[in-house]
Amino acid sequence: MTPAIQSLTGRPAWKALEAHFQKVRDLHLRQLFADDQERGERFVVEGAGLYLDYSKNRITSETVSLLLQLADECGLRDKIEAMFRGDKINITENRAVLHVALRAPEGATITVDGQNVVPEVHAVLDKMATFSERVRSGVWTGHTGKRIRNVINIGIGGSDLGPVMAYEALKRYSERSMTFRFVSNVDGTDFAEAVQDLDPAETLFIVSSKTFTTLETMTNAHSARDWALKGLGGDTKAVAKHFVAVSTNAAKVSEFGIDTENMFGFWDWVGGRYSMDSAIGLSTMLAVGPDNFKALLAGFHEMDEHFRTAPFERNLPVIMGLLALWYNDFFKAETVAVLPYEQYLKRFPAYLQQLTMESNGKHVTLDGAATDYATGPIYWGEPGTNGQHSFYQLIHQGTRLIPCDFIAFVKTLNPLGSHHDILLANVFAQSEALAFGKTPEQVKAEGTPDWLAPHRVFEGNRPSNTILTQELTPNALGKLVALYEHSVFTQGAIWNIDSFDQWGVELGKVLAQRIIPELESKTEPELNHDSSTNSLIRRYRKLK
Ligand code: G6Q
Repeated sequence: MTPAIQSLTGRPAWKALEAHFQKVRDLHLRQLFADDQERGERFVVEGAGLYLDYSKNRITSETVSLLLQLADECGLRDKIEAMFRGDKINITENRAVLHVALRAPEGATITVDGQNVVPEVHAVLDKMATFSERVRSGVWTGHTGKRIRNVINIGIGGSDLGPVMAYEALKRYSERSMTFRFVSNVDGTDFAEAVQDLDPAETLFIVSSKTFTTLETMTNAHSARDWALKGLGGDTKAVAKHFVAVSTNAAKVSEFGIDTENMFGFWDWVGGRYSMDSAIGLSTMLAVGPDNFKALLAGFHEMDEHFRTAPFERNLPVIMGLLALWYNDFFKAETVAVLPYEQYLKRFPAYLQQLTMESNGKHVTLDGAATDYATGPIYWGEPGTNGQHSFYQLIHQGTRLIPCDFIAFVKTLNPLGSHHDILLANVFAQSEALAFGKTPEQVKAEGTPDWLAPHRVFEGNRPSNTILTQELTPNALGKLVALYEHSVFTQGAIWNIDSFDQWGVELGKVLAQRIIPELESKTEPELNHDSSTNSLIRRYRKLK
């Protein structure tokens, strides 16, 4: 007889956490810090060169012990091993989940279906490096012999957000004589604006699509081909010099007219949102060069090893994942704000939105049963200090609990007077103000009239993490992304969901296909949607 599957909310640690929550839910961070002078040194963890201060969270030592117990009861250790071993943990797609193999050092062995995939990974990396060097040095020229000065990545979702984020994050390391742009939206404006000032003779398109069937990407790729051929006199031989592909689908790449010699492959065990360190990172490598790309991969790998080997109580992704779950499932917080105090990370929150929400936005467990607890929180954010002048108001004085992740770097890449000290003073001040607030007594002591005092009171007790790192290098970026990847894994493992499928996204890919012919047909189509959709379609057809 197979043992009954233990539901998460029935586990001893979950029940203990529920009881414990009732005891600590109203404890104030002011009190917790007053009771323990060393709290700010005790609730910190350092790993793979990242420093995480999690002392300003609404937790006690017992909370941490119980959360760690929950991780053990849920078999987190075994689940981590299963991922690293190449087990098919993405059960709904029957696939291994091996982004960790993308950054495994040469010589490592990770097998999928009995085959070591690491040599293939390195063969693609070598091919990418050779190509990048040729383009960057000017050896690879366009159809007319002109040097390539512009690179446009065409892709969407996982084939766009990672490359965009990494390009912005590592701009300081990029080849400034070249222009890098990213086209994702099927809205023609995206493509039109990306190319409006470019010379096709100097422009290289990277068509990035795992499946090479995605409507948006294929539509943009065809428009790019038309634009390039028009500008280059219509000779289809030009395609070979101005288009390369990143895909797992060689047949479709060749059907499009790209020589598979100019295709950079990856594998079905790389999920789109986990692919920025595969060939999907070709635009990143072209921008920052192969050595910096290698440093990025080394950073990822260092965090992978930390996640795999560090005891859970000193394991950054595990601690962050457990804290996210604590707020999500016990305090019922619905969102997490990610607030990088680093302008180069301006696209990092958008990148994380896909990583976290596409992975853990699931309503059933691995065995298909509806969860009786909330899963993936909503991630959002903007770089500081800009956010301070807008939505921070709600975090400070609104009625919702919003745990925050502050991200800061000790050194700036652009030293400029006292800018960096001012920036860091702000990030430290914000987490301090959120935690400790301002009491009615303090407000009154400032001479505030009684009627105004309530408006100026800050309750505090708003939790946050602070991640402090030395400098934004390619290596540090790899560590930071891997930290969130594994935090997402930790949460998904405990919620017992498939963090690696995306049926909601797949749905979007088919829905529009039905309506396109109805919009384009010359004769009045017979519409069988609901009355709202039918009217919208009719109105659009009439007015367009
Ligand atoms: C990522 C998702 C999704 C995907 C895009 C693009 O995990 O599956 O965002 O990356 O839909 O898909 P293609 O790379 O196949 O074009």
